[in-house]
Amino acid sequence: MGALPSGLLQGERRAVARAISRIEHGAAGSHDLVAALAPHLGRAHVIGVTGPPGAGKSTLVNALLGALLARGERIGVVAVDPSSPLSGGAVLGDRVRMGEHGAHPDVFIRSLASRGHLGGLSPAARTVVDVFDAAGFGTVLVETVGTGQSEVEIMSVADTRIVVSPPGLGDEVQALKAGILEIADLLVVNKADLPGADATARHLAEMLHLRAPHAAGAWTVPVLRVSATRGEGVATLVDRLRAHGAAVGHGRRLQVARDAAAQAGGPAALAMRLAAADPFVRATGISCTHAGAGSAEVRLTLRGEHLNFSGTCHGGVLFTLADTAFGLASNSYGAVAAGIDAHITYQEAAHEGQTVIARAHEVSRNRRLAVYRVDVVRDDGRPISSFTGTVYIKSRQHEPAAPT
Ligand SMILES: Nc1nc2c(ncn2[C@@H]2O[C@H](COP(=O)(O)OP(=O)(O)OP(=O)(O)O)[C@@H](O)[C@H]2O)c(=O)[nH]1
Ligand SMILES: [Mg+2]
Repeated sequence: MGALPSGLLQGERRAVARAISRIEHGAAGSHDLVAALAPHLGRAHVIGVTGPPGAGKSTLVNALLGALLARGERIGVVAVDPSSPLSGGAVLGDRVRMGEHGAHPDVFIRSLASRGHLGGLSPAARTVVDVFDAAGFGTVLVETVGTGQSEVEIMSVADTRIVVSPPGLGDEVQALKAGILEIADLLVVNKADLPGADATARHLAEMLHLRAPHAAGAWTVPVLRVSATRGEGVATLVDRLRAHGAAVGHGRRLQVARDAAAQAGGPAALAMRLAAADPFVRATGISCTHAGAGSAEVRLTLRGEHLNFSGTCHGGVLFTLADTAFGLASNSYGAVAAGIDAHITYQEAAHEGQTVIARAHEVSRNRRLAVYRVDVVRDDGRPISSFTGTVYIKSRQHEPAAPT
């Protein structure tokens, strides 16, 4: 079997089911699956539905399924069940609540246990979203109970986030105040057939108004009254969901992941990898303690083998230390940089047992040449050496990191 079950990209249900169960069981090959999905992502509109327990999230999802099916869509649903330690506990409950459309051939519902982190998004949930996306489902709905953890996670997975609140100004609205409001792209006051919905909607609108303007600026968060059981307000909700999806684009979770990868693979990581890959650095006992674009810090605790015949730190060791910081700082941009000149001065001696620290920073840089200064100090802060060096910047790039 290939990394992708055959028929998955064509949206065949059996292939979708097989892919999801591989993820759930963490089966061998699920890593390959995740990688194989990657080129097929970013089309689905991923909609997160969160809010306090009993707000009517599942009922609303069911109502949305009806409206979206009527528009000819195929929809995937991920329901994260906070209560059950085992996937399967309240699955039946969700199936029943969403059951009206759950059996439709264009709907695929999967409940997942939240695996311990209370109310949060199951780690598998994100990958199940990917499976639906690759399988060509136009919309993916993700239901989670609103707790601190899931808010943050749903924010990174969904393109559009609905926060559902029942009528009433009690604990639920207090919970909304406690931060969940911040992540809403749309606020839904559900159970609008019950008394108090208008007052709750007004209250929420006031809270939105008081809150600092959204950084994104362009989108104004609407407060919508819906009766999920009666289907009232659902068509308007779908229109606003689509408007938001069109405004922000699809695939936010992929951008979030790319940003994280860029962080992880940034200049610091590159310099750390270069240091770790340098046998001479390792043999000398030098450790790299900081690296950034154009800067680096390395240290060495002096042992007997680092001393000269006078019993103080060998000049060659200090040069090596300074030169290592110089090399890491100058190579940290990604392009290979070769030293073409270096000059060192010695001010004070360093002794066995002391830690010697070399800090490199960039003095100047153009397209081809860069100059660095390295200050070498003892752990008591005394300057013992200073170093300047020039590199020639090649057009060749360092090899990207192999994924670990
Ligand atoms: N009157 C009224 N009741 C509703 C409405 N929507 C949901 N309910 C009821 O509210 C209760 C909870 O609904 P669910 O959809 O299970 O709520 P939920 O937010 O998914 O709940 P959890 O998943 O347990 O957090 C059920 O008894 C629903 O029938 C509505 O629009 N009007
Ligand atoms: Mg529910």
